[in-house]
Amino acid sequence: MKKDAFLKSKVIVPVVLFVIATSFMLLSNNVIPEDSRLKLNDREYFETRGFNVLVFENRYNGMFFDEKTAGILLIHHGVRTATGGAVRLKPTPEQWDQIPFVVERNVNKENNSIDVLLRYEDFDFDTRVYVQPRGTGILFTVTIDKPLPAKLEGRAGFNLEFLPSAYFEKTYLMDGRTGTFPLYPSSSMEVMPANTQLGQFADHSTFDDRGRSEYVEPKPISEGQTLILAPEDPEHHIQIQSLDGNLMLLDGRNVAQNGWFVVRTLIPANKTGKVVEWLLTPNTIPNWTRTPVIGHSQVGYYPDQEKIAVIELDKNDTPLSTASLLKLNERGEFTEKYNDQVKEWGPFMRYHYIKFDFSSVSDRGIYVIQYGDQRSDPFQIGTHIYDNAWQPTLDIWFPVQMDHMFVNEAYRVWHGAAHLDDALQAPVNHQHFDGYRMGDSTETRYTPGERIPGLNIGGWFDAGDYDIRTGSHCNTVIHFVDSWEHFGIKRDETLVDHKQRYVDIHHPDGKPDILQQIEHGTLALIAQHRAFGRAIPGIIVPKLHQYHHLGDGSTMTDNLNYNPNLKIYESDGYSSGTPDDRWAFTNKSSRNNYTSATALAAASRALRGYNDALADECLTTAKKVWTDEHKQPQQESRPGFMFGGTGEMEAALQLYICTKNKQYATRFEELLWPAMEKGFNFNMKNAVRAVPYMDKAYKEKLLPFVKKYKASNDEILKQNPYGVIITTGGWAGNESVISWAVTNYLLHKAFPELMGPEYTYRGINYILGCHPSSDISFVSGIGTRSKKIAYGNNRADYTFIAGGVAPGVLVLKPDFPENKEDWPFLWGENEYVIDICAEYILLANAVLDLGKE
Ligand SMILES: [Ca+2]
Ligand SMILES: [Ca+2]
Ligand SMILES: [Ca+2]
Repeated sequence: MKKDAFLKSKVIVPVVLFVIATSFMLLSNNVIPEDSRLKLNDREYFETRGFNVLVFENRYNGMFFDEKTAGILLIHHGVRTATGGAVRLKPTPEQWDQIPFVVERNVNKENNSIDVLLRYEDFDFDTRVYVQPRGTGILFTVTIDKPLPAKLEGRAGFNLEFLPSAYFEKTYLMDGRTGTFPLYPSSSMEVMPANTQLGQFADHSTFDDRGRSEYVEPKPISEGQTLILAPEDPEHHIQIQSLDGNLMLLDGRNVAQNGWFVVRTLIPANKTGKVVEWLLTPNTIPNWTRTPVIGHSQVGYYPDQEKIAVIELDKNDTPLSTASLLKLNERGEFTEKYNDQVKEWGPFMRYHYIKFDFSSVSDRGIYVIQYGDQRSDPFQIGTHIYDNAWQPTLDIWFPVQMDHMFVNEAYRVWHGAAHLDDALQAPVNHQHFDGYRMGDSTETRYTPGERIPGLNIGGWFDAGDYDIRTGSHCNTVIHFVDSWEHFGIKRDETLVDHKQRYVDIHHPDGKPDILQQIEHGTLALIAQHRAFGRAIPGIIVPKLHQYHHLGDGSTMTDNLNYNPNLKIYESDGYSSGTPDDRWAFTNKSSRNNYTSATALAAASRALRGYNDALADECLTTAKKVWTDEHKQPQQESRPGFMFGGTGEMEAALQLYICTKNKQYATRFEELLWPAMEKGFNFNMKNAVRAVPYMDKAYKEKLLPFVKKYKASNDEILKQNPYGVIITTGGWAGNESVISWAVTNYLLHKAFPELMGPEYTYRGINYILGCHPSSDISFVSGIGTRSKKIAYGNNRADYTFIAGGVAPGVLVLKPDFPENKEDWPFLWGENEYVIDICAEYILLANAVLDLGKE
């Protein structure tokens, strides 16, 4: 990796290159310039400038089924506009509809093609999809060896899904007939008898038929042989010709708000061999080059802070030699304050990166970065820039997530008091669609379906799906306690009245909001110990047709306790015959119990003097968990799900901080040091949190690990231009960036001579705009430009909840970083989650503290 360090120091030789694009546009259709033909590249996708076709590089995973990130994907002028290309069994498949399993994928370099064998095990049904460039387009051919199973006649077809937001306010032509893409779904629907429904995930149903034994499907908006999408828009213009069979255009949003526009051809009955063939021809803009992205903090920079913009370039772009910093004056004029050579960083994923360092500028003011024709959003340099960087998360986002409460904000009601009918004992031997699982015993004194008292208090909607997930509640409480203990946040802008189950945003009530949030989370955790004598994995709705709920959380269930003596959909006004009450998943897990004890012990300190009775109960409970867990062998209901130990280490530390009882400190060190030997990166957050409470010898023992940790942090700067950990899993990585940056801050406080503040700044800059794909701030409402369309529980309205922190940049295989700003429904990119948001409050306060140094 020495090469990167060399490149970083190398100044780019000035190059001026103007591409005259217009001459290419005059080329006749009959002459295909070699450049516009798709070729299979080394990364195993088809590529030409402005258009890529990825074939099952990204696959459906079993966990969340169809995440709209798998199958055949089109990246058209830098935007992923189509996904899900495959043989599917529904006109507009939803998340939990059946997905094909990839039996084999062949990349055939010799003839520039890829083919995949897809299988539906339930129907013993195989299809082969063959993909090969043809002219300036690409040919999709579907073949089958055996005739279609009778059950799939009229059901199986080749589908390709187009991103609605990419085609809003655009037109289409079907065999010359004109249309515009609907902004809002309003297709004609077909009512189908329930017995024709092909099973969804584990025989759950996304459709609530209210006892009618039916379901609905959209009818085609248009049918024909040749579909032209967005002929008026050179960036989105695509032609699809069906060489065999009809094309249908459908709108998946009629059955699921996260549906896409689907183009589909049915596989004919009683036929084998070639059954579907499409020629898809995109328009590509000659010599198209993606607009540079000037990655920078949308909040801005402290005067004396390192200030480096990371500029993301198309790999075909020729880097300019310089960039400049312009200052905005009161008359609205920009004047150049600084100009310097940009520095080469090099390739990362599919782009090329250069850096612009303007650290030497320290004058307070409003600035923009100018790179060629591109100008960044305005940002500030000043000592006050972080003063308001976390308040919306505590003032707005967390109150909106509060379960079992009515949440009001001025004239607006966010939601009524939700889930008052919590909760029933979950049945045994049950695999829930959100990952919860019950084994063959409840491991409680309750029988399946029995009401468990006291669970309808406290807690937050964990994420966009409203469940009470214990692990994330514990983390959230711990982050809040950290913020309270480190920074003493006394801000009071929210009224919380548990007796009335009423929350009023922008309404101070004389009590610190962070303590009220700690109390609210703790109430949900302690309710589990009261009911079960230990922590449980969580509480969630039983039915899939409830789970995809969009809107007011208080309408997710009927809020009436289930009464088996009433008929379904019947109510006596006090109880109801509709089995919609949430289920408590109750299997034992030592890790879960220890994590709960960790949070309760921490909470007991914060709640002391605010709610002493609850503080006492929390500490007593945490100690009881410790005793109970040491009486029995470790229990793990989900082996392999959690890594990094049982949670005992964290519980030991928190109990030691509370009690100063040496037995906990001894056990903490017994567990910590071997764990540090195995993985100091993962365990550093625990190690550094203990420093203020342990002796000098502890700190000395930690020092060599801190040195190694710092070296590994420096190594990250060679792995990507942002110098933070960029994960490549199915969920984007802002949580690990925030957690890493907080650890860096704590290390800086403990070892200031070794760890500078720059590692913490790097983390927050990434979250606030200096990251791949775009320069948007991932915290809604924070920074000049931030996430305005996210996966909150109001996502159906294409909007945001202020202070929410999105997961961030998802890396689609092999090299495509993505965070969609016009489409809220990709949870791996845009779903706000409680523990990330709480840790963001901690990070922003840490950065505020750095500013005081
Ligand atoms: Ca969940
Ligand atoms: Ca308050
Ligand atoms: Ca109910």
